[in-house]
Amino acid sequence: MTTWSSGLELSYTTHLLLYVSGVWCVSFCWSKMAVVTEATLKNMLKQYKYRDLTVHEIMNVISRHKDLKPVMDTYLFTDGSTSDLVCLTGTIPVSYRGNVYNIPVCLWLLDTYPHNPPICFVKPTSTMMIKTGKQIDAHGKIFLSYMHEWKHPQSDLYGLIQVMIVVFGEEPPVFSRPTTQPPYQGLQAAGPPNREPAGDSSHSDLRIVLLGYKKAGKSSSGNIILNREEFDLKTSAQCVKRQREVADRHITVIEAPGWWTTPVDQSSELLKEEILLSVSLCPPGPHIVLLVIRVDRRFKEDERKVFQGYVDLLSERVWSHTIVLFTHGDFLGDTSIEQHIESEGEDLQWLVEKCGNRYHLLNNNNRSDETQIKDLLEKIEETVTENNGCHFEMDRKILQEMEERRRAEKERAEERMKRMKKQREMIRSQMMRGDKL
Ligand SMILES: Nc1nc2c(ncn2[C@@H]2O[C@H](COP(=O)(O)OP(=O)(O)OP(=O)(O)O)[C@@H](O)[C@H]2O)c(=O)[nH]1
Ligand SMILES: [Mg+2]
Repeated sequence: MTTWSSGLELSYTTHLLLYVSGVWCVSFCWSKMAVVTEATLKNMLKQYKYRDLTVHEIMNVISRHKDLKPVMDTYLFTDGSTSDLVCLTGTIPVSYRGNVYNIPVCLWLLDTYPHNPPICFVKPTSTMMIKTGKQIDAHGKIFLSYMHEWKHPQSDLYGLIQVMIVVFGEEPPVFSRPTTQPPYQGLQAAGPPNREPAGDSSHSDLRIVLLGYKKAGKSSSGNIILNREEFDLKTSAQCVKRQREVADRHITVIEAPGWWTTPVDQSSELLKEEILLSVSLCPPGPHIVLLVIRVDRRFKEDERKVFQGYVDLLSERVWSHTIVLFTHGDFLGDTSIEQHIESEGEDLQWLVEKCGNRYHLLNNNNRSDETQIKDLLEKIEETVTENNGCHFEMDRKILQEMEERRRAEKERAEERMKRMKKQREMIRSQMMRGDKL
């Protein structure tokens, strides 16, 4: 395939001899300083039936979207035929949850343009994955009703791009690969969105919640993940959040307070609220919930029921984001974790299965064993990939209800404080009056 850029006024050109698909071809590389002019564009689109209209629209678009440029290339139709077409390639700025992302696209204009809609694709870079859906297929091809209902002159290229910006702002067509990747150099911008706001996406962001019994080893596991003593080994009744750059990743770990043997329906509101809160403390939600279990403690029907009760607070959907994290691996001796799961019985097996057979064994006392944490992070990444990069997000209604309950409780507490203060002041003034009499 011969690829060439045209319609550009060049400060210089270089000719490269390339070997592509068994064919030597000449590729013209244009200087980055190149400026597109109407004249060169007209020259380039000689075979276009409505050349002036097409050129006019392209000029209009590239004057407003500086990151898009027209390039001539060979388009391969599904029937195997090819055609040399102009393609507007580059990025469009999409605002998603307060951040602006440059989404790479490629809009092919048929030689019958503007009487037919462009054929549009998102072009994920190596750091991105396509998020397929109603509007995007697995090849990145874009299907929008604006294109389906295309009618010249009501529909045009600029309008189509504006529609894309709006539609992608609601549901981005690409998301970051979960693994650490160098930032995409060509686009110089915030990078692609995850299915969630990615924040500073020059690092891959990983958000983890630790959940489990009290003294299960949650804080110790958090420390080993963050490779530093970030968590105190002190019991906390509230969630603890720690974050750090580890091996080029921005890792956030939230430790939720643990539970003893009390079933969830008999536990305190505070504990339940903190567990709900844990997943909202790393907005927009954790990629992974690690269910921390000690291998040296029994896990039978009672423990399973209690455990399930607390995890279910987060809704059934959370299970696809869970991994069983066994701690106190040093207690296993020569027994493998598989043998342990097998011997512990059906309740532990149920839990492991419920987590999609995702589990990992840690010995938090052996900090020199780096492979155990490397393997854990790999398992986490695999799970994120299985979930198409999606994080877990709590039902907003449940969180809102909880926040309202908390606010009401806080108001009641403040009211009580005020009343007590008033009473104290009354008593004090009565005592002072009594003294004077
Ligand atoms: N031998 C051994 N001890 C561990 C391991 N992991 C944690 N511990 C110890 O277990 C105790 C509890 O660990 P923590 O990490 O504080 O457990 P936790 O779940 O955060 O406890 P709470 O926050 O109080 O519910 C500490 O004394 C740790 O040193 C492990 O893998 N092996
Ligand atoms: Mg702890």
